[in-house]
Amino acid sequence: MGALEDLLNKPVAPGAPKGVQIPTFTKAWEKRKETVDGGYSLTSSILPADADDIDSILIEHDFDPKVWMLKPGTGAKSTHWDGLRRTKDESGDVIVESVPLKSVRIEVVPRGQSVDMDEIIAAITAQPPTKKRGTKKGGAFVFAIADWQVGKSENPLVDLATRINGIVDDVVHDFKRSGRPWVHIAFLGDELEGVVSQGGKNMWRTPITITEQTRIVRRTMLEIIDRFVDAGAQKVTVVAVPSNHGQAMREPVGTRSDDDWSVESLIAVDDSLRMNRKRYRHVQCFVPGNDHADVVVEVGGLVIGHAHGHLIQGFPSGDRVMAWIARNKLANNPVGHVRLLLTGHGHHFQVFERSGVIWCMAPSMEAESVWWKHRTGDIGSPGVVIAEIEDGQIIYLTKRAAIAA
Ligand SMILES: [Mn+2]
Repeated sequence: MGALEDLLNKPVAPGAPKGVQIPTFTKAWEKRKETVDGGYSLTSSILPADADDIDSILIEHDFDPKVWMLKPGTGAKSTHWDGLRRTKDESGDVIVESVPLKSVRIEVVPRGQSVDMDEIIAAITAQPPTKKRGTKKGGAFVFAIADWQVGKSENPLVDLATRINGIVDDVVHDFKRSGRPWVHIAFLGDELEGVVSQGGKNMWRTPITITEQTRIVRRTMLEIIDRFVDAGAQKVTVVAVPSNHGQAMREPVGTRSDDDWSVESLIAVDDSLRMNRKRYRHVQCFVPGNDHADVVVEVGGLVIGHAHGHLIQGFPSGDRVMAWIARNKLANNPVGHVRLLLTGHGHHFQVFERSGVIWCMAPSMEAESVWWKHRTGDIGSPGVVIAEIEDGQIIYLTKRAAIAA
């Protein structure tokens, strides 16, 4: 290697092209040099990397061909010449004799993982595993619903109630078909329009009062639970989380994170369920602890986090939500340990997965927000999220669209 090449040399990663490739493939001996007196000659040849005798060259030089191979793009450079050697004959006179000499130059690299194609094809065409996922008894059915915005004028209440009624009926059928004993119901926030959003400016578009909004939410929650109890659910878990519209008080003071009308509605529902233990003994409701904003529950062996999504900085997106989960994990907060995070707030169905942790945002149940439409052009696409869990894993997770109403 010349001096300039030495100065330009660099530690190129294995596998990257490095300089000029040696041309491969010629079986003919190429005569490089031949002296006139016949006492010295040099011939060289470059063998192709896939030549039959490459393995024997590797073996000859102690490289196991199963482990080593010629560096791709190179060949084995073989050089033959007749060397002159000084020796003595029988009488002790010094003579010069011609001796055939040979050298082989090869560059070897470790062989990549070798694959047995027959084995792979056999695995694809073999009888499928006998254990069928999605057919086992047990596990849980998940139903997540968000952003009803009860009370907002552009969201007519009878239309909304009809839409909720219809989708809950569809989902109860899905639940029955699933054969799962356990239904998990997630109320993901903004069930009502409230009186604090936009500094209270949304009240002009909110013709009914906060207690009327709460009454509708509370009774709708109870109706949904009742439908699943009637459908024969052996276990029912229900979650409600605080949200920006549900927040009980923001002015003149912002109160605790859990001080929220939707959370209070589920607490009231839970109180009523306790009055009829015979019918509801298998129903459990969960809300956040004091000054907590999320709920983490294990459902069918899967740790599920629930949050409305408004507390995640910026608008919820896959990367932001994953960063939020990761930072909660650094702090060892329960929501940092979830395998599924359910949120609402974004009014559109989204699923995002990183390293097997899934964030799913439920679509809204309201059909449209005029404020949001004017900002973005987006209108709603009402629906809910349904999923099935078996052996602690999500078998499927999807949006179920609401029938237009
Ligand atoms: Mn919201």
